[in-house]
Amino acid sequence: MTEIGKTERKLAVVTGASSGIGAATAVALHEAGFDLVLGARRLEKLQSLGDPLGALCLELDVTDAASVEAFCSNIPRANVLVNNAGGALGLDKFADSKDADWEHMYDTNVLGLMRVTRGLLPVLEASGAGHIVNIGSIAGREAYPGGAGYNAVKFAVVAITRVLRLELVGKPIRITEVAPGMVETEFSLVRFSGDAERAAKVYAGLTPLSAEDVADAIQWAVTRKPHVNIDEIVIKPIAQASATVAARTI
Ligand code: NDP
Ligand code: 8X3
Repeated sequence: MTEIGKTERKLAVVTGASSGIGAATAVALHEAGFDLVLGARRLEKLQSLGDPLGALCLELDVTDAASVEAFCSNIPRANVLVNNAGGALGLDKFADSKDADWEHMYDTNVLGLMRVTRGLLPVLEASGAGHIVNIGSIAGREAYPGGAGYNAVKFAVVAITRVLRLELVGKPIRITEVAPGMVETEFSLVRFSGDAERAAKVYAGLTPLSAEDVADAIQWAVTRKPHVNIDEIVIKPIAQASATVAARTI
């Protein structure tokens, strides 16, 4: 197992690093010179990405308090925490809302973020130069039909980020929300329960953001001078004007 003892290098923790934005962020932060601790449920997938980066790869289920506690207990130092683990389940009209989908989205995107952040706040502060990056979404800025459950959790991420900004002022911990629009990852496949055809339609006829595009923004935010706090970054493909308005060639 990779050791993450004391070195001069800064250390970044990325949750949900086994695919998509989290995986690309791991690569981008490695390139920026960070040591890495990566977490996700699919350990093999995580290790295939993280081992070549020299990352410490740990199984993590952010919906499970004991898993988060074990994860955090393996992290004696950290400068950056990227709260990326999350996603959507379903695109049901409100009248058809499923309790289990909403509960899972809240547990992952909101409670998971809270658990990991709370667990790592002491080491982030002790680093003297901490930074928390919460991955929100344009779904946290504008409602859309079928989005209520996911909108609710990403609006919550905005609120939590703003509360942290207020509570952490004066401490050496920066706080940033990165809110992407359409990014082609496993996101839609998960949202539509593995329906690849339905997932592909989300990105049809336009060039969506790549996970690397978002990772680039995260890398930029965490490599500013220490006195500079990037509060929010909203990033969309040029072909997407809002959650519901996009220019497609088909
Ligand atoms: P992916 O589905 O590709 O990645 C999601 C990641 O989260 C995976 O690594 C997954 O790993 C991990 N994850 C999911 N549930 C848990 C859990 N309970 N515990 C730990 N890790 C978990 O999607 P994206 O990369 O697109 O999503 C990353 C973030 O970006 C999410 O918060 C999403 O809401 C947000 N986002 C995505 C957008 C998009 O269009 N793609 C746009 C805006 C925001 P594993 O299954 O191995 O646990
Ligand atoms: C993902 C973007 O618009 O599908 O967070 O909700 S959207």
